[in-house]
Amino acid sequence: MFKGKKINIIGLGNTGIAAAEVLAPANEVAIFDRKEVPIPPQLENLPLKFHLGDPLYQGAEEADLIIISPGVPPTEPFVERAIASKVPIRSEIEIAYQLCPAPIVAVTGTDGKTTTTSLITHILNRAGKRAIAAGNIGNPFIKVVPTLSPKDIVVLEVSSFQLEWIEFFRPHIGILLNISTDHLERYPSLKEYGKTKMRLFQNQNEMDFAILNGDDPLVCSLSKDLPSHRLFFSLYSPVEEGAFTKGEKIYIKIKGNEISIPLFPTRLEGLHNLQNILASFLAAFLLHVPPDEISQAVSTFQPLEHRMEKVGYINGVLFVNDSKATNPHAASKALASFSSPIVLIAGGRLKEGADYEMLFRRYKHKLKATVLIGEATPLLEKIARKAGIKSVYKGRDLREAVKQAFRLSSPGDTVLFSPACSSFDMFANFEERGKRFKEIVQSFWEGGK
Ligand code: UMA
Repeated sequence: MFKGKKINIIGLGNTGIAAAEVLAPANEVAIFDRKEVPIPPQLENLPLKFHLGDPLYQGAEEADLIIISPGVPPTEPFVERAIASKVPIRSEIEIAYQLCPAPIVAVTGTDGKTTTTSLITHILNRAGKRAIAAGNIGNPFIKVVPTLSPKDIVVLEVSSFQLEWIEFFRPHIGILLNISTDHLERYPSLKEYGKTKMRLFQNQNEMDFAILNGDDPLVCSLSKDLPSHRLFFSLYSPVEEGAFTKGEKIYIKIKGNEISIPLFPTRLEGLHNLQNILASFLAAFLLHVPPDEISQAVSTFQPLEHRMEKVGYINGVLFVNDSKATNPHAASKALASFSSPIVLIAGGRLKEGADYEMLFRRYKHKLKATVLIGEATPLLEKIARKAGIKSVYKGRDLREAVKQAFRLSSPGDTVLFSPACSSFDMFANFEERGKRFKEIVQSFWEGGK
């Protein structure tokens, strides 16, 4: 399918490296990157051309196909040049889809994608199926394609960026967890961002399934005319078809059949996680995993690093690492999940268009104090004070902020590191930020208060 073609890959990150490894042996591949990034060792012996350190990507449109990395915005001038020259631009998930022999369960949404992708993979694997988690989770789809057979199942975390340049990409089961304000640096409005997410379903047919959040008004309004079989999940009211909770039970209703399952213990805390569980339950059920096996698998699932991860107690104070919360919506879910007085550590690089006022207004009754870090500090301080939070402090770096938060807390309190901002002003990514937080907490544990 991809043989003897002139392929230009834009971006030499995880996506570009993986695409080059798979496509270089049979095609004429060149890689473009605006930065002078080092060539990774796994590409050194492949027949590749590199155009690095050129922010104009000159010559990028001279190809049979352009594969664009998710982080490269569609406003780059080479995109216009390629469209004018009728050179197709595709995302890596589209190319991987065309090469993939296995069925796909694709998960998108603003929050909860990684947890849900991991949970579904865990349930399927425990049920004896061979499921592989890939995609935005950090494991490029195209990288796993050569290892797949038709008997496997790919559980794919998909971002809106990856959906921008699909053509035929068609998951058998598509899941949309929620849509809230994020990535407004890239999209003109929340609706446009939501519409990009809906592309997940555009190539499905009536044999495929769309699993949708029935409690999310934007998801409901955007999903009225889908070509696939729609199933909803809800925490608050029974759905026509799908999954919902009532009392101490989960109900599954599909094609006129209804079953109920008693709620089971899980380490996935918070209502948002119950939504992730309902969506995962439906996906596994559609793939013929018996309900009692699904419940058992959910009970054994370990929450992921950096997502409401309980780091430990020091002098009766609980420390929680929620570094993955890179927008106020995700942070508000963490704040909703803890009931004790909370000392919140937030800040970093602001997310354009995000509603920080809502965050402080809605949870001020739970906030004993807020400690701010990073570029966002001056603006967040203003917003927090306006919302009526009196105890607002600043940390010059993360260590100082954690120290401050520890000093402000008493036994029974929670120190919650849920930044509501991206990490890029101080760290390489949210993982590095979360690891640093844990190291600092660990050092306090070793040294006492
Ligand atoms: N680059 C350019 N021009 C640009 C932007 C970037 O040349 O305009 C270059 C950079 O210099 C760098 C490379 O492109 O060398 C990086 O490419 P990338 O930003 O697309 O990142 P990848 O390493 O390929 O990782 C991408 C996803 N990154 C983004 O969407 C920004 C990863 O998701 C994903 O795990 C990976 O593909 C595998 O599928 C990360 C993410 O933050 C975790 N995702 C966003 C989110 O979850 O909110 C969408």
